[in-house]
Amino acid sequence: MAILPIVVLGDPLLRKETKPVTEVTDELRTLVADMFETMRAAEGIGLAAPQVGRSERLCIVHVEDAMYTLINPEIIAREGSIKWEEGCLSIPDVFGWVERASYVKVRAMDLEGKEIEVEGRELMAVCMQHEIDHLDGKLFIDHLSFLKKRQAMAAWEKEKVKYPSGLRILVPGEKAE
Ligand code: K1U
Ligand code: ZN
Repeated sequence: MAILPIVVLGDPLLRKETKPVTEVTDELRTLVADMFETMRAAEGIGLAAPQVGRSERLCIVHVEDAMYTLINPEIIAREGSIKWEEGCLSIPDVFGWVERASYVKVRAMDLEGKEIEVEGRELMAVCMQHEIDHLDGKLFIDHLSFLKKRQAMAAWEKEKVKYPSGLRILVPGEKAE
């Protein structure tokens, strides 16, 4: 397994629509294993393929005891509303309050190629919506008001100098920056 570099805001891949997965291959299983290792190293609760430079419609989530690989996920039901202060592993140290559905049901395929339905409330619901947004080229900052987005972008302008290569390289065993 490997810790993959995470692309940061400014990389056009983060703004592109992903491509549906047509076949679960060994290469895809290795990608998913590497994504879990990368997410753990970054102390995240989710990760989407574009964040590691890939264009497949695929993401992972790990909230408390619940851990899922979601291939070609679609939200099929949503209810309620919740405000959560979100961050993003691709926009380190920038945060913003986002309003989302407090419950979602997601239909996806798992790594065995089986159709699954995953329900999530509160943080799991927020996380799945954040990750599925990534697969549609959308970021949490796009949900902010004009003023709040401008503030977030100003904060990112200061932060991004830490990533001159456009990549966030995580070192095993070191605390994620
Ligand atoms: O996709 C990503 O960038 C991962 C991101 C997802 C996310 C963050 C906040 C709310 C919803 C979804 C993260 O995992 S950032 C880490 C983080 O913010 C966090 C860590 C532990 C508990 C709660 C949030
Ligand atoms: Zn994110």
